[in-house]
Amino acid sequence: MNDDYSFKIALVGGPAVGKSSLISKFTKNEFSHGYKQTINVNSSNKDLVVNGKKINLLIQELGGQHRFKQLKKNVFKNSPEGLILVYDLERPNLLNNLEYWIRVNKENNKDYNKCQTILLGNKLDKYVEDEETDELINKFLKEHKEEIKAYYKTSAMTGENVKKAFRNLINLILEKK
Ligand SMILES: Nc1nc2c(ncn2[C@@H]2O[C@H](COP(=O)(O)OP(=O)(O)OP(=O)(O)O)[C@@H](O)[C@H]2O)c(=O)[nH]1
Ligand SMILES: [Mg+2]
Repeated sequence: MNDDYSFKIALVGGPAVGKSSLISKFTKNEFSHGYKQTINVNSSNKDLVVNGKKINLLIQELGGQHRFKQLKKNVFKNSPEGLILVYDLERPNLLNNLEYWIRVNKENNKDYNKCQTILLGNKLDKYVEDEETDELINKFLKEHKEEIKAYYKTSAMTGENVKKAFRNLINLILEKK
């Protein structure tokens, strides 16, 4: 496929929030209940058409464990055009961990001004609406309204909002081109 655009997207978030699962649902329409921790950085590719434009995506997942921080930072030196922040709706305390990556992107991505960031609250299929959690999310979104362009509740299991979130991120990137 002769691509019109090549974009790099980084996915970050705490351990087991569902980063690998979201990528596998989006790129292969597959989901597994098994958990295999991602070590360091794992890359996948996906070709798709958005708004009549052929897009080649390089999706880089940064493993959620605390090791290899320096190596993971290097992903931002390659100036990704998109950043997906992921947390688990059942563990909203993992939102805090995302501030670190917003900062790392700001400090290391020389095209930071063009980089589009979205937030995903994952495992929607298991989530029971809860006022305290919603308050925490709204507070986080308010604090980062400059950086975060869109927010979706997703389920890598059912696929709810997964394609929509990725495609909207690509649209945001295309608008900035
Ligand atoms: N019910 C449900 N389970 C999910 C969902 N997404 C992921 N899981 C499960 O959560 C566990 C962790 O998922 P992963 O995708 O490996 O998480 P990760 O964020 O890549 O984890 P690390 O690579 O360790 O950072 C697995 O057992 C998945 O099956 C979801 O939307 N719904
Ligand atoms: Mg993973």
